[in-house]
Amino acid sequence: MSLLSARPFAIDIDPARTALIVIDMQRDFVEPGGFGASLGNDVTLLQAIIPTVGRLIAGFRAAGVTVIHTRECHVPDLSDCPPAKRNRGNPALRIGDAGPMGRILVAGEPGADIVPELAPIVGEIVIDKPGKGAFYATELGKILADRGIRQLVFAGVTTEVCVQTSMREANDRGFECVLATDATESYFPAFKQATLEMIAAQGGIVGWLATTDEIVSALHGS
Ligand code: C5J
Repeated sequence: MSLLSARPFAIDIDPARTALIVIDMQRDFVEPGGFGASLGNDVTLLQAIIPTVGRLIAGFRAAGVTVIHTRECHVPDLSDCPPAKRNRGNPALRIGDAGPMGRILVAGEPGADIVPELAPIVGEIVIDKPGKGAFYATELGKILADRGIRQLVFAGVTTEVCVQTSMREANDRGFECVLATDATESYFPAFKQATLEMIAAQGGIVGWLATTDEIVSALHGS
């Protein structure tokens, strides 16, 4: 056990029962021509956290702690993409349409890949998820239970959509959740700020907040 300096209060972390969940650091959200850009967003905001997410992943790998990556994507026939999701909003390209990085948010297409700087290494788990939450319609819950994991550190994009949804799903399932505040980002800075505040409010009603340096230090017992 080591004490993580976090907000709203410090928490004991047991590296043997902890995993890092890196949410959706995919080209479709972070690079021009993908899903995020098709919705009119400025993707440079998200690109900026790649080095910090890389440092967090490196810290987990060096400590021998489980790293799990997720990708929001759909099977090629879109049978796992409800029309209510595909038809939402007025994007330049809808899920499944052909774009510069292949079909938008479709498994196996270049845009659905994790950015090369953060690519999973052999042995790391990659969860393809059709929803915003990482537990919905995936094996994540079973994988964590099989490994005896009870504490989760979250990073990735976007803070108020897939990261927050996944963290809330995990919180309801009894996991202690920490969000790496500088390793997550939103297209909307005010939404990121509001999400951080609502997670830690009311005594950490959804979980804890800590920086990448604080988390990596705790993992390494310093
Ligand atoms: C969104 C995500 N924003 N990964 N997905 O649609 O947050």
